[in-house]
Amino acid sequence: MFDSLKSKLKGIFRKTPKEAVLPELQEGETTAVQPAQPAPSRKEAARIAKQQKKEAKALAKELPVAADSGKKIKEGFLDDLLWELEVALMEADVALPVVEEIKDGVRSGLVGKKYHRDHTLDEVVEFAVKDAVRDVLKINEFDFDDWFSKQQRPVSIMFVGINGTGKTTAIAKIANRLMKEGHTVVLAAGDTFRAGAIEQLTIHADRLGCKIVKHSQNADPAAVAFDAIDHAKSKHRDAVLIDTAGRMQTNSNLIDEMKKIDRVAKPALTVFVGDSLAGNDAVEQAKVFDQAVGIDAVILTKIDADSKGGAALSIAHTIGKPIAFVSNGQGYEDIVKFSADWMMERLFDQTQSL
Ligand SMILES: Nc1nc2c(ncn2[C@@H]2O[C@H](COP(=O)(O)OP(=O)(O)OP(=O)(O)O)[C@@H](O)[C@H]2O)c(=O)[nH]1
Ligand SMILES: [Mg+2]
Repeated sequence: MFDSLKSKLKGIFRKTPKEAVLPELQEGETTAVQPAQPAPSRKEAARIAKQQKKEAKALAKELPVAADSGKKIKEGFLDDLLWELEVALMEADVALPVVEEIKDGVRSGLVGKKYHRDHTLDEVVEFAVKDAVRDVLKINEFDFDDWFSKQQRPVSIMFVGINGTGKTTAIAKIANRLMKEGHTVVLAAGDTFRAGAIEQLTIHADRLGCKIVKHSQNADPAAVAFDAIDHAKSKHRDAVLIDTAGRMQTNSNLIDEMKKIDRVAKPALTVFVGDSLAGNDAVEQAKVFDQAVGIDAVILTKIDADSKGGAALSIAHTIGKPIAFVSNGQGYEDIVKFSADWMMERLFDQTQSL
């Protein structure tokens, strides 16, 4: 997962040349002649040196960049570093505005800053890149369980996206997750368009042991969603998960149909399901679906097969909606709550953090 981007970023950290650093200056260093001080005894000098080293190490841990004294990074080196970073991020399919934001973050983390002499330049660059990436991931947090616990019953959730991204599989995984927590679930077979879609959801409902509300193929999906919510209300069920047909963002008839389901069902949450392998395309699709029905959160699928990580890094920041879950396989348990920490751990070996 994300192996290609991960190794490219690592390559950047490990390349910093020695000449990238300006000569070291000590804090308060001056050419003025200082009044003579009585020399400390050898024992006292050793004690002071040890104490200073200890303090410097503690400070360096907290503040590797922007220490008051230390080495400074040359501007020319920064240009090279930012160029390499840009190439790595573009190759990983990171959206352009996010590439710029990460570069800006790294630049402001390093330009004109001194860093403590206890750190190598590699470490300082790594620190600045991690900081900038963490900043763009901050918006991505969405605590689904907390949100769900606060909603009026039944909680209806609609899943939208283009063909084959993993909507139906994600519905089965969320149903499984909710049922394990003791909630009751109704599935709404709102994909009345694709042959076999109703049967596919029925198999999941049978395996999971939950209710499914379905009409015949080509029926009005808005009516299916309405009936499922009605059923859940009368039986006091907790959640209604509404499947929808996959549709290209360019197909206006199907986009209008989705708007109708949205108007009738008034879902508490509309989830865009995007295929991480689509990279920047997934980001562009999310924008169109958001304009049509208003996305509240994202599920990013197939990240088990995604070596680039571009969509995971940029989708939430670009559309301003959080990633609720990532799907990392075909089993019911293969779904993970997304967080900035989770992504950071997969992009950077956190064991190597400063
Ligand atoms: N490797 C992997 N495969 C997945 C994941 N999620 C879904 N799939 C597979 O992707 C394929 C499509 O999944 P579906 O859930 O049918 O996708 P959909 O969006 O409902 O598709 P349509 O109904 O045709 O629009 C299936 O073969 C799934 O098993 C995932 O996280 N990882
Ligand atoms: Mg489907």
